Amino acid sequence: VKRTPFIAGNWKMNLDHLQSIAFVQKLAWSLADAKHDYADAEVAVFPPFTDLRSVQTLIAADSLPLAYGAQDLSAHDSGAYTGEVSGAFLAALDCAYVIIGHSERRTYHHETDAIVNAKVLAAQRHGLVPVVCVGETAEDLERFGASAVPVAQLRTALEGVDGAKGLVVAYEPVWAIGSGQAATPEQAEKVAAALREVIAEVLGDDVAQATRILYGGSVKAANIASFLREPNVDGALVGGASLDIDEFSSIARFK
Ligand code: G2H
Repeated sequence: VKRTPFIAGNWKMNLDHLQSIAFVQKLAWSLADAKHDYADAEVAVFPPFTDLRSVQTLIAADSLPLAYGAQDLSAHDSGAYTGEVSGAFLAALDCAYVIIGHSERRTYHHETDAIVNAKVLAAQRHGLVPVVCVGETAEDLERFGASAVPVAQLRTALEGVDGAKGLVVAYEPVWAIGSGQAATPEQAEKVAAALREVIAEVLGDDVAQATRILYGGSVKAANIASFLREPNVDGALVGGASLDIDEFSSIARFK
């Protein structure tokens, strides 16, 4: 099975409105200038909720070949949930993807594996492809080794999931996030292979082979190619380095 590499820019709460819009336009130009073949890597950006409408409008108006999604969604479809944004609203903004269970949400917003699972199901109910984030802390790594925690997180996240609707998995070791200290490609491969086995167990081998597994944590232009050379790593979820056009554009053209 050919899995199209996926390069995803998680902007977190960084770019303001004007910066977000300018970024999308300039990124598309940069990749067009470089004759980027989107069959070599799908490129997606994940702006804050408040910029999704503008990103949608710009991408549609100029037929830009970029994908986009949200950084989170509500586990609920509608109702009295002040401050929440439902999958239905994201689908109405033509989001293709939604990041779920990023470690910052697990840490600062106390998202449990059960909440992550509920959000994955919510995404699928609304036709959004979840980008399910898993990863171990430095302490987990010390105590349980690299794979145990992400494997357990993914197993719970996948309960009740419809494999036919598609998903993306992102392995982000917490100790590598924003630290400048990326995992080694060998470490990423080892966990990605274990995660693919979980997908095979839960959703079957065809889904496992079709599912893209990303590495995330201090990815930059200088190290992206080494991750993509690993057989089970199919792309990257990029934070800090996704905020610079040249850097992110180079990451997308990792070949
Ligand atoms: C991990 C990653 C993007 P960074 O959170 O999701 O961020 O590349 O800054 O480590």
